[in-house]
Amino acid sequence: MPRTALEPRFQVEYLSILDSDGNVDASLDPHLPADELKRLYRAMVLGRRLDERMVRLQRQGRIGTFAPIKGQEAAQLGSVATLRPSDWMVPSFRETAAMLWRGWPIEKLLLYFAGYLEGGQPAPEQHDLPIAIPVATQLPHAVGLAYAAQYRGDDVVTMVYFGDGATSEGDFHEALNFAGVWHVPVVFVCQNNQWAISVPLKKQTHSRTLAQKALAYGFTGIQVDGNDILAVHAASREAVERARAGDGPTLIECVTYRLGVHTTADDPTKYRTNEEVAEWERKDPLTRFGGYLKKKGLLEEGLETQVDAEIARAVERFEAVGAPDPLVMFDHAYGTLPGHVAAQRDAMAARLADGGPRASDEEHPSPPMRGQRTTRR
Ligand SMILES: Cc1ncc(C[n+]2csc(CCOP(=O)(O)OP(=O)(O)O)c2C)c(N)n1
Ligand SMILES: [Mg+2]
Repeated sequence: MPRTALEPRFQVEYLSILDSDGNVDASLDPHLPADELKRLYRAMVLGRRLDERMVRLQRQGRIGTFAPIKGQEAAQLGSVATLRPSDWMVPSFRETAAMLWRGWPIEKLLLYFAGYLEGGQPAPEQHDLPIAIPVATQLPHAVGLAYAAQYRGDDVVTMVYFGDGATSEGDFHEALNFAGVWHVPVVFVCQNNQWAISVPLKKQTHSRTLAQKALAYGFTGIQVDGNDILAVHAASREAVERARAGDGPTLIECVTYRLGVHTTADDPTKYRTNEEVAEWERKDPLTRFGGYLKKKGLLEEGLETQVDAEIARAVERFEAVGAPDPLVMFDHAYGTLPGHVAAQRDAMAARLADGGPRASDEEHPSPPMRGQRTTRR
């Protein structure tokens, strides 16, 4: 018997609309209204300036470990902007710009990264899940939300974020398989920033693209220039409409780059070259979108100053919040504390009641936390 092609129709498209100088492919221009273009650019600038500020706050010991987004603003904002407030947004741990767009106050994000419980809680009416640190675990949750919406007949789409590294996790494959089988209204947004900490993409997969992984699960995958906000927006709008119309999931691979450190605990000079970073700096999403707006006469003067003032006010509000109660860390991991953990909690409570670190701790001093009284200079 002859061999026959069972499925000759598979293809993965690549979409790019803006070049690195902000010139647009007129045939693909999504023609977003001027107001929306300006709002998106402002959100990009806010995302970038806050990101830089948060790295400095961490260096000054004013917040804890933080995962910067520098370089990924277009991938996040182009996609999240296509959602309605009633849709669900499910972040990983590097979605500051998307979260700001969804209405998370800046000071709440600062509280989260300073270790306050309150910083991780979405507002009651908000259709966002909290930040997920364990890689890819948010993907099955997102598919569950979409499945629930489908089951209840709610007119709601779920958009979930994750990185290139997450595609190696079992959770990713289980989530995509479930989404494909049940045809649920979900949009998978993979920010392929080329690195999973120090592991490069080529050690993550032997596939030509990450987008093509959708084909195995029976739905559409598309690769977009993730530093081109118009391309991300166009692909996301199409995917959200498809989901809303009951036509199933989409995987969007945004090809982008993490220009900064993985987290403030990382030193990327140990595993990647300055030339590689410089090459991606030339594709900076802000420069490209800014160039496009300038040609349209939509670039606002003084935007950075405005945005910096907004950030400064939020930092002030954040720093006016009193020190967190360290005992809170025992509150939510267990329904009932196991005996040995309860003993640790009691020991800590006694120690705090005693006025803080004992003399015996002085041999191995830990750095003071914000708000903790200390006589050490
Ligand atoms: C289950 C799990 N394993 C390992 C880690 C440690 N870790 C944190 S981020 C990360 C890499 C994630 O890479 P990617 O998915 O590409 O996202 P990116 O950090 O590039 O945004 C790893 C291994 C973790 N948080 N969770
Ligand atoms: Mg990555």
